[in-house]
Amino acid sequence: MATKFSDNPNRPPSIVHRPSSTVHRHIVALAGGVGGAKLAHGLAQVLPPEDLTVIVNTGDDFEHLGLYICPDLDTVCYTLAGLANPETGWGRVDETWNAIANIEKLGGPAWFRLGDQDLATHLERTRRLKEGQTLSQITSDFCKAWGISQKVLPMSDSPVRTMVDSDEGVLAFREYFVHRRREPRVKGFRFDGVEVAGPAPGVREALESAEAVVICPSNPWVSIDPILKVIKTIDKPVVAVSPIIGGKTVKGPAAKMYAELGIEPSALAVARHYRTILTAFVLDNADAAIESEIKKLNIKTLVADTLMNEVQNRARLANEVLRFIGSS
Ligand code: FO1
Repeated sequence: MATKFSDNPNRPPSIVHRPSSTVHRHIVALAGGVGGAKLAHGLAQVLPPEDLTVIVNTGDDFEHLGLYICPDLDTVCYTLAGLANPETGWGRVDETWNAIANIEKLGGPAWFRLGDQDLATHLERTRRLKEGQTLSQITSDFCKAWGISQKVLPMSDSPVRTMVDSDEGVLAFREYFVHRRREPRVKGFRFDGVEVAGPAPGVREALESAEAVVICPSNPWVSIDPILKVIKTIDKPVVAVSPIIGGKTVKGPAAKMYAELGIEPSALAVARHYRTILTAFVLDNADAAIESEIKKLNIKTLVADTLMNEVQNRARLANEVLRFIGSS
């Protein structure tokens, strides 16, 4: 008998709609990978499903083993569905690795660890894309199958490719980050295709009906910038949650990359990066000492516990962010 994903036992605890102090019309969340997915999941727990749209970076998408892989989209969807591997934050929980082990045995590329269940996602997505379906249609169908009732939209249906300009030439982001383990020296990024890639269906509408836009704690330079470049303008209040806590990225060994780009890894650098669009900024308790510097940028601030290692912390932070929006 077919398993209904919505009945899956790994789904995180109860989806409770805890009303915050203000009534929210609609919240749009911009998300990249693991950190972004966690706050999106928190928002999904505290908002009615129709009041949340998550717009996801597709700049890291790439073709591998003949398959179309969307790492950030999958990370967000698996997290919202309660299907994500809790240890890594990406890939599937209770995963098996038979296919990749056999590919390796045959001498094939095994540097990107695709689990058996995860492979089904890529196989079916690739089949549908080849049939002519769009990424947003496919994502919507997959969300239904996984029991996700919030809207999850790829930023665009057109390809945008985050390319790393390095001392070893130009590399696709996942190639640089995972295969080459961030060894090449980074000189800069570019987002191929971003100038002509329009927003996916539903993106503009979601932004128009939004009360506020929440920039989730994902890498601003790699994961959020491509989304901002596709959507071009935001005329709604924007609140960003810092992905950098106490001078370190919560997830992802990006320190070397920041150093090579001359970016100081701090919440202040994140606030400065977003300053032209930001209404308000959420920084961690560990960074309370730099709150006054951020206020000087004419940005409202909230100091909070932004670590979301435990599932229950996601809803707590989401509620704090929503209350902050209501009071800003
Ligand atoms: N990250 C790695 O560091 N190594 C991997 O082998 C790997 C496999 C993988 C497979 C599917 C998938 O959706 C994500 C995967 N990731 C892997 C994570 C990926 O690089 C991103 O960090 C996350 O998807 C967050 O965007």
